[in-house]
Amino acid sequence: MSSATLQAAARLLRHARHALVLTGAGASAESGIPTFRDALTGLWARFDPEELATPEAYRRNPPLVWAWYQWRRNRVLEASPNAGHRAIARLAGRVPALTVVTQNVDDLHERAGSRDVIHLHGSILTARCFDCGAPCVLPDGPLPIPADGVPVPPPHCTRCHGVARPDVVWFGEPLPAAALAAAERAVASADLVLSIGTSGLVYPAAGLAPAAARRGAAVVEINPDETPLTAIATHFLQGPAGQVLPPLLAAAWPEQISD
Ligand code: BJW
Ligand code: ZN
Repeated sequence: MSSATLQAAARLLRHARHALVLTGAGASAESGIPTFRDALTGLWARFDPEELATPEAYRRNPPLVWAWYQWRRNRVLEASPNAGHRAIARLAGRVPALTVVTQNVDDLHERAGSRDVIHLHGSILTARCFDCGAPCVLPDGPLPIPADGVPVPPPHCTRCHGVARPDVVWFGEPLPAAALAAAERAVASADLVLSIGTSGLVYPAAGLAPAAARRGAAVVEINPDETPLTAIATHFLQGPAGQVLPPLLAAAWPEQISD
């Protein structure tokens, strides 16, 4: 990324009236949370993520899928926000309006200080009944897991004895209506979109930045690799979010010393 590109993106950010930050798994990668398509490491490497993140997979083998989510939930509980999450939280005090929309199922934006984060794909930290939808209480903190890839039986619902499921959105399931509507409202009013750490492959989230661009919003993409969104980006800041965002904020507000 050239310094001229960083400066041009910084000028857009400084003058934005409503910035929409869209984040994906890459935003949490520097916190040690594997991205979705990298989430199957170790003994999980023999599985295909798109085969585990479906209601059909859960119906076929709840203990296997539950074990995968417990392993990932533990990683989230042990992780801390990174410099990218912290820069996004600081941004709220610098632009007149900011909306943070994430596809991530972790809570690292909130732990970095962002407020009112819109979660399009739910949360890995909570569970609900697969049958009646009632919330299922999980113990606080990391859970012991026998070994990666070893099945763990999910708890049962206290209301109907159905099986608990992670409170996430699987392929083929609708996104939470209120979250999607709030994201679409932000798309309708934002003049700048920061697309950070997403492969831009999974819909409807992948359609948000292009929709804002069609309305005339500028799009700044931050990612170490090009994606399908790169073609519509006004500026592509190539690199890891935790290394790109702090200098971007520092260039946009050189008078602030905290960046
Ligand atoms: C870094 C970095 C660093 C690395 N810094 N960057 C239109 C066209 C085609 C298909 C569809 C369509 N509309 C719907 C579909 C079907 C489907 C879909 O999109 N399929 C595609 C695969 C083709 N969509 C759905 O099924 C959605 N539901 C739906 O549409 O419902 C309709 C309906 C209506 C009414 C009734 C019934 C149905 C649901 C999608 C749910 C997605 N869920 C998941 C799993 C969540 C739980 C879990 O985590 O297990 O969400 S899938 C997975 O992908 C997860 C992620 O949030 C999501 C996006 O992934 P993301 O964040 O982009 O991560 P990665 O890993 O793909 O990429 C990481 C990126 O980071 C890379 O680019 C790296 O380079 C980068 N990176 N380090 C910055 N340090
Ligand atoms: Zn139930």
